[in-house]
Amino acid sequence: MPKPFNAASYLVDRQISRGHGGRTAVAGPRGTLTYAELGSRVRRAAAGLRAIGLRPEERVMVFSADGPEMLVMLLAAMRAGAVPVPVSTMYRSGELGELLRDSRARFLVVSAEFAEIAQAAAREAPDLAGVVAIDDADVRPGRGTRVTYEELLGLGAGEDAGPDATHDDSPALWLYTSGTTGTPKAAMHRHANIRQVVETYGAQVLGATADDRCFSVAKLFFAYGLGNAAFFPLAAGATAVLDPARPTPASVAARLAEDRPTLFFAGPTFFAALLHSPDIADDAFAPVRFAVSAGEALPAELFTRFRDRFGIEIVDGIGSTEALHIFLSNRPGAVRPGTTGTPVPGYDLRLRTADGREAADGEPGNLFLRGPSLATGYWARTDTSRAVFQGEWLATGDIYVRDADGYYACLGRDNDMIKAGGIWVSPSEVEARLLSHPTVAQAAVVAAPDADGLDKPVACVVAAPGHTVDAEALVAHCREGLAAFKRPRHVFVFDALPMTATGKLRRYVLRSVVAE
Ligand code: 3SK
Repeated sequence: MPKPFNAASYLVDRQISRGHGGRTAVAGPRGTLTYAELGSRVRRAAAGLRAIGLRPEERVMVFSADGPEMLVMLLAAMRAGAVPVPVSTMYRSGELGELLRDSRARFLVVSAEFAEIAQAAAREAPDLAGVVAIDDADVRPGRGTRVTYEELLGLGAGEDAGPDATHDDSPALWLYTSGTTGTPKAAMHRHANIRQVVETYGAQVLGATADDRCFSVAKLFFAYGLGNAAFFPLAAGATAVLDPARPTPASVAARLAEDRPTLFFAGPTFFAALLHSPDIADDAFAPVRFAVSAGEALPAELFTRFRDRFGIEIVDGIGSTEALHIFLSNRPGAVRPGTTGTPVPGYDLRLRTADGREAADGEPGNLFLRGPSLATGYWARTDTSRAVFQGEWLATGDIYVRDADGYYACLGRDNDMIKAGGIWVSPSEVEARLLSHPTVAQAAVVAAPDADGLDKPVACVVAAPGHTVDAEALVAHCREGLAAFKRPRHVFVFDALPMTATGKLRRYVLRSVVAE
């Protein structure tokens, strides 16, 4: 029999059995929990989930603001041997409904802020057998149970059946990504993958210790946020600072002042927003040892401006949902600005040219990755899984170049996908939404750099005969049907879109026109 291993137990029970139950595990505006309190809630919530009918390997979708309750529910589902599926709270009901149906989730955990969107989605999810309502969120499944978070803890009070009989290879966590192709698909992670990211990036790059307080602008529903504000702090016996608010420079200033994090995680777009903001004092980052950036490449200029103004270094790295966390990174105290650093210990990287050769130093190549935390594949997407997970290797779809010192620099993507603010945007999904507007005859969505040199989606449209395009109305139409991060930031109106002789859109021509 394989050796038992349960990632939730590894993250929480280990601290308690080491005698650290009195340390603060969670802090932030929604309350504080010690490790002992967190452990007790996770045990009760896991027993409560079993009591309402959850079985090992069933999916529990989590659509919630960050806070102690969300963390407890993620860990409780894992402890019960089920599979938590945290999803973006930026989704509209149509998008959430798609994921509920695709994952065939049996239970949905919702916090009150997102009740309206969740209710519309839950009605259209035939496999859903119950809802767990945080803060009494008013969401009822089409059929089945609704319990509040407190009721669930009550149901689970009493005997602890212990963690489910999981082992390294048992399914632990699904994370939806649109990365390699446009439609969201669930990357499936094993229990061991969580230990692997803790032991590689968490221990050997961050060097997280029990004295750290980790605060991530990226929320727990992102792989990036989940590592930053759950796996790394808990595995180190440190404190996770969780904030339910939509992050703004003012909300971050409040967390820095009140919770005094020592490790700060964000993406380049947020670092740029902090630099532009009057809401944050120059000494606001005094408690922070260093900051971490991922999601998209951090321009050297942003690194320098941030260090000069706030006095701390940003350690830039890149990860992927398929790898669970960061596999290529600069190192604290030795950052080479404008690069993504060198491989994280435990990960092998290869750059392959279009004709299948290993790229020489200085020559661009497609980045392939091998390492201990790769997902086992995508749920119910055989073709895409085979294209992306090639034996031990993961085809990232990113084009990189390595210099003679072994430092990697990002050059872009090998397909049309756009990464904006660290989140994948599928041009075809936004184009379909634009084309559903009566004034639009043709539409193309491409990336254009903003004033900070960071890519954002912009729309290039041709008006339908007899109509004129109102850019504001078109952006509002996108916001209505799509998550806000997918909206075009500008609308360019063309008489005709540039096409090849065979009728293919010449996206690179559009990219150079809109960049001017
Ligand atoms: O996008 C990234 O760089 C990233 C980093 C950590 C975990 C997950 C992702 C997608």
